[in-house]
Amino acid sequence: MAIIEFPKGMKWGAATASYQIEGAVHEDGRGLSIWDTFSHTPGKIINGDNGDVACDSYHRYEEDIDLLKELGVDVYRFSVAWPRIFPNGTGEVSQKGLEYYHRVVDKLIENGIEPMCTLYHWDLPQALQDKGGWANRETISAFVHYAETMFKEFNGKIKYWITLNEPWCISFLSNYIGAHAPGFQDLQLATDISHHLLIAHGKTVKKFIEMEIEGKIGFAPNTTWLEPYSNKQEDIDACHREIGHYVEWFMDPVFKGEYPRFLLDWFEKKGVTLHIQDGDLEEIHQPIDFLGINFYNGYIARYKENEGLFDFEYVEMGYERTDIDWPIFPEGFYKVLTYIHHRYGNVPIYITENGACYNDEPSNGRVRDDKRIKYLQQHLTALSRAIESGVNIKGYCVWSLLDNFEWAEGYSKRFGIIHVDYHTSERTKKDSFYWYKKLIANNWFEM
Ligand code: JSK
Repeated sequence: MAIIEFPKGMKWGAATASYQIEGAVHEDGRGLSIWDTFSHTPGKIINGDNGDVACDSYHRYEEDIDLLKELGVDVYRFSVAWPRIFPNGTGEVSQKGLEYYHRVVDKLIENGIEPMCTLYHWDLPQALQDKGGWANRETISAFVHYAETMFKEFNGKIKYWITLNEPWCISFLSNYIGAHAPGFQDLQLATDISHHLLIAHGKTVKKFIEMEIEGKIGFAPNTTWLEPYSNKQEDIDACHREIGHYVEWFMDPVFKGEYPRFLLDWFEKKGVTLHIQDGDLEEIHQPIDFLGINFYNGYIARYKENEGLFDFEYVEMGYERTDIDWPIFPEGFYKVLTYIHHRYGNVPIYITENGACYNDEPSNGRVRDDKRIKYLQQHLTALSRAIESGVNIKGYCVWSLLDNFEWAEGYSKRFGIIHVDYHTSERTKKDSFYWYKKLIANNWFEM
């Protein structure tokens, strides 16, 4: 057996997101989001699920925070529903919306838990989507105004701010692949949106600095890893293109003030030209205090001409898969973290999401989720290796505290360390909750 130990001062947490847990979609003046529209569009979500009730955390947040306290976390990563603050995206602010998040944040602070606030976790006000959404540059200023309002309101209470969660999902998954809201399938649109998202991020960071807000700000790209099937350059290049449109495409503009040339060229070949205006890259290239990294899965892949967007195919290696059919590839976690460290240096990194989907159900009041515990052990060992290799890891948030609405998968996929009965909203702590609680208390675990 091996003891895997973490640095003193490592921050441990759990993560959720507004549309996935809150419910109460028509309460206290909340406006509609694109996910209300998308989830109520027939055929978009497995089983026709939607976030109308979800985990009912809008009403049960005190119970959730009590569970966080029992877990012993240092930090809770949650997101604010923009349509609760600005029901129409801009214009009149909702005091009831602000008051709800004050109740959440105050209870966290009372319990010694650091609030880590994601400003945008995909629930764009529908009113803004009706005017083009992220394809419309006006949405950038609407986002900055929303962020400024939150900074003013919560300065001194919230000290960890994340501008965007998973800009790859917001742009490519939602506007090229089309699996998430609003569900377009247009590569030019997706790349334009990715650019506008980065400008919104940069302008928000600039506003945070200008306002001298207390605390730290960053963003949370999602990542993946593709290990080349062979050492043939075509395999290496194909894997780099796929990894690159999660990593370099979003991180190079922020850390280097430029887009990766190899991807600009590749998109040009696909008939896509990025519409960069004078000053855009300067706006994006703002100093951030930390980088959030989300990681779930990785693959072995090889070059395949004219296959998909980047001319590669996954190679089935018989790896174990979770209940969302994602391969378990902890080596990829180590590889992508050391890759990011090599490329961007010693930027402080918080793992803002990592976790596994297993659909274990309660039996006699207990949820035995051994496979989730094994996934966490494997990935936390990979994280420990990355730390040993010099990666500046400051914290880890498990995805997720609760089973919740997993987007297009609806409630069919459970990522929580706490089980949620969607008929009663009853919470049941899984074995992984107790395993994680012990890890947090010890700052080590036995592999
Ligand atoms: C988990 C990625 C934020 C938090 C969690 C979903 C995801 C995903 C989900 C890709 C994807 C679907 C579907 C179709 C076809 C080709 C959430 N993270 N989470 N992270 N990533 N795919 N090409 N890559 O719920 O809210 O693709 O893909």
